[in-house]
Amino acid sequence: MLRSFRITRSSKSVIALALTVVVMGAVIATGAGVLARGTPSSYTPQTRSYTITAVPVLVHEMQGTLDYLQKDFAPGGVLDGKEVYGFMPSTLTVYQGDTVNLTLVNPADDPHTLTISEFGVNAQMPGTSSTTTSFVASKAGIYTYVCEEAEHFPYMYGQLVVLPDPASAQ
Ligand SMILES: [Cu+2]
Repeated sequence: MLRSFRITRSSKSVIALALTVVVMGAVIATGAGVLARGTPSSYTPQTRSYTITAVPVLVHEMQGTLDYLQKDFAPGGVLDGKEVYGFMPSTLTVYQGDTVNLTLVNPADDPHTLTISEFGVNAQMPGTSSTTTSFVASKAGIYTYVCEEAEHFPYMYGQLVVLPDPASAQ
């Protein structure tokens, strides 16, 4: 006849105590390992430099080569009172904390701005000029940089992607 092994109340307590000791030992060992390695090293912010050029996409001067633009720019046309310019490049990607140095080139006569309101940037780009501006990308997120000239809004814009400090993801 097979007799089942019975676990008594006192043997349950012994097993529970043994398990507790093993688990606590593992926790202590893990903690010691973390202390030995130290806290995760943080990201060292970089200085990143870019040149952004204002480029004409659909502007008055092109009406001679693209005949449909005459209708578009005419009163009531789809580009009435507007001109389409772009920033080149139109996307910048940096890490949080980076210093961003921008050289802003405007080869044409029309003035522009490069404005990133979240970082207090409102750089003027006079006609036929090369200017510089700098800021610290202090917070992560996706931001828009725009030209605030009414004639160029909403066409002239770009995107600044600020990635979070990689150390904060560990
Ligand atoms: Cu503009």
